[in-house]
Amino acid sequence: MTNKTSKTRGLHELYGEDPVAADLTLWDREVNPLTRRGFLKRSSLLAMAAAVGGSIPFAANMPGGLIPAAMAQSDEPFAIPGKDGLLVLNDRPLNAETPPYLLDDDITPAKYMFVRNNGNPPPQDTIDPTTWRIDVGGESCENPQSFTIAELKEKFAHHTYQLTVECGGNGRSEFVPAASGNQWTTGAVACPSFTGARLRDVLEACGIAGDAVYVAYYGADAHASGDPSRESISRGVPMEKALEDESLIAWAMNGEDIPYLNGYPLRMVCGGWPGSVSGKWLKKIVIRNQKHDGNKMAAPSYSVPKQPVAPGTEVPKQDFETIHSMPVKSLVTFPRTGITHQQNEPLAVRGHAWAGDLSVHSVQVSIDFGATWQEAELRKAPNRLAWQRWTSDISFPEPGYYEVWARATDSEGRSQPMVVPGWNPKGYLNNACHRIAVQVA
Ligand SMILES: Nc1nc2c(c(=O)[nH]1)N[C@H]1C(S)=C(S)[C@@H](COP(=O)(O)O)O[C@H]1N2
Ligand SMILES: [Mo]
Repeated sequence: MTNKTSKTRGLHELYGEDPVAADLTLWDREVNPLTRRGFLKRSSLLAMAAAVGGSIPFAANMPGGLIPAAMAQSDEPFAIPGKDGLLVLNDRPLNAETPPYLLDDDITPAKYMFVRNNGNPPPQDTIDPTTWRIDVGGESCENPQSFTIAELKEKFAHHTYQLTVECGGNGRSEFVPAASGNQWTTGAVACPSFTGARLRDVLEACGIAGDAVYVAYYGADAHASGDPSRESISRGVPMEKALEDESLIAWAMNGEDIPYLNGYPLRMVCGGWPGSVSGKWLKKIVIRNQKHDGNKMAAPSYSVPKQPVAPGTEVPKQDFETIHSMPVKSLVTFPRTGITHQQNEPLAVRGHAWAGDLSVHSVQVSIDFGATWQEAELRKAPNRLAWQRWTSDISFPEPGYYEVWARATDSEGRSQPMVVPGWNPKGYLNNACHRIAVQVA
């Protein structure tokens, strides 16, 4: 029940006061068994054409009852200090996502980086970067030490990488039956540039014992309940991931202080994995001789069933596995959904694609609901674990309503699915294709 209420609120935010969209959405949510993205009956094609404001040249290709992307645009303004244009999904704790068209920059500006808080961040006025310390310890740490930020900067080489941080629950809003948690649509992802010390260099300076298997973080935020004996979240990564060149203890983002809501003054960043492994307001790092057992490490948190399950299945804890690399995915970041374009000129469409620990091999776009695809231009990543820019010039055969769909394929040949992939109890890893609406005049 609670979940339903919050979903209704989320949808209201998404669809605003538009009565047509609101009705369709309600119908979709209450009646349709497939997805919240929506499968309408084909009989509503006329109504749909009316609602999108024009004919639909490739209507014959539309999957039975797809709700046009034109109806899924969001214009809700909201102000979080330093976070222009983000959409708030929850304000206690604060969770806010970025509309796709604000993720167009190659390097995500601080103001457009999403916010995912599990608990209560340390009050801003209690954070003093000159006295802030991190402790490095744990049962597999041979020489536990503590560092101020100045000491980290002085003792260790500085490295800068652009790193993709995506919440494991990004896309959760489309699972049916609904999964509880923040109803992220597409905007819990960012790829800023981080500067800091290599996690590896710091760990090695503190001595990694032979039995070490996991590295985990503790942050300065408090559990949402206010109970001081519980941490808000404390996760980590297996040794191999921690020791990668790109795993950082970062003190800067895009050459400036890390924004307060994104973990100022210090955070761990392990790109390509669920954002939850990248600890904010970093206070402590532990080298563990077992898989870490901090809050939100155990199933079902950040875990998916080992074998595919039917939607709605109850999955016993022992049948889950912890999510490691995120799957291949892409976004259309320009133009913004709903624009009108003149038919006599090609439309330059662009976006980003990323693939967790892997690289992106190719990106394709479709304007006929997936019947045919054209290869997009794809740039190399500036470094491993950064997203890759893609661009494509698209010509439209006649005026009308179109959708541009984008689909990326990773370096091991896996592509994004057209529809929402494997349902799982907590709604993780939805990497279905992103689409935007374009009116061609
Ligand atoms: N200390 C701490 N670290 C945290 C979190 C948190 O709530 N507290 N949230 C995690 C989750 S679930 C995600 S997706 C990322 C989000 O990073 P961002 O808020 O900077 O976008 O931070 C991770 N690190
Ligand atoms: Mo997350």
